[in-house]
Amino acid sequence: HPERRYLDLMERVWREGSPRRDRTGVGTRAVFGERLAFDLSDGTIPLLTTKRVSWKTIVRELLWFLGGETNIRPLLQDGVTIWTDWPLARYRRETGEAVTQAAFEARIVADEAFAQAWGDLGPVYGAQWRHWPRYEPAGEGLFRRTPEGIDQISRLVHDIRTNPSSRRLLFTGWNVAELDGMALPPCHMTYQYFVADGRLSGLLHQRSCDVGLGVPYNLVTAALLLRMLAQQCDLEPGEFVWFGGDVHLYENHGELVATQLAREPRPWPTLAFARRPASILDYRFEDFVVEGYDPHPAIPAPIAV
Ligand code: UFP
Repeated sequence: HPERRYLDLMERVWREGSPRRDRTGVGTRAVFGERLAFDLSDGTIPLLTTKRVSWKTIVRELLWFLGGETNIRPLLQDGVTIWTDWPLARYRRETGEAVTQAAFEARIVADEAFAQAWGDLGPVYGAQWRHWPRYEPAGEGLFRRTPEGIDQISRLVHDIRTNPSSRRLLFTGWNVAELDGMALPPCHMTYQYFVADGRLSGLLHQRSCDVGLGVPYNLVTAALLLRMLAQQCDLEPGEFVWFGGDVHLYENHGELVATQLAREPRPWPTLAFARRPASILDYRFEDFVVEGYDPHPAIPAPIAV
């Protein structure tokens, strides 16, 4: 079963990973430079079955990225709370207020001005994917940011369609000049594509990989995007390759690891699209039809912020 590749990686990181003190203070065990590959040509997606992974949340987050959004408000309006930790931590730090997560989220949804002040994550994925900043000369050696940035996603679709043998079919969120303003610099950082024999293959370079909580999401995001691109470019899905840089497990994920490794993977679900949207930017939640997903129960684990 292809899920074994993920489980084997998890087991190896837990057993053999080097102990590292990390930015969050929690501590990790880490290995470096890992590869996983999954065949998507049979319609399956790498949605783990050894614990429930909320693919609906992943679809909503991906649509939020593709919409160029960087404020958590539209996510919260859709009931998605995966990005709340960072703005919440900042709010608590800067105001000293001991607000609960629920109260903070309710206020972001109810109060647009509050959301603008406290709900934005800085120029994270959505900003870079759709509106990578571009500058034009403004005289006297000065430069001015143009109203429109570069839409890397639309360009990518255009390039795959018109120049499929290109070796430049990629986009990235790693905008060096803007990293400091981001709540979290991109983890799923650079995506590259490859067309051969009528199939679209994709590669994700993920610089930092929380095997317990992050990776199960990141695999699905990349696979969904590959499938959307294939549909838009009239190609069949090929292989999805995942490259992990710093591949780690947090020291407080021991129970998650033990529980998950004791479970047997079940058949992977398939993804179909209910229609063919007019462009890569026109997908709606209802377009994603996931069938045959029968996972083991979810495994709660603490997230390191
Ligand atoms: N992380 C992921 N995937 C994500 C995401 C975060 O694995 O999509 F947003 C994890 C990796 C790491 C932490 O444990 O979050 C980011 O911390 P750092 O920026 O120090 O690598």
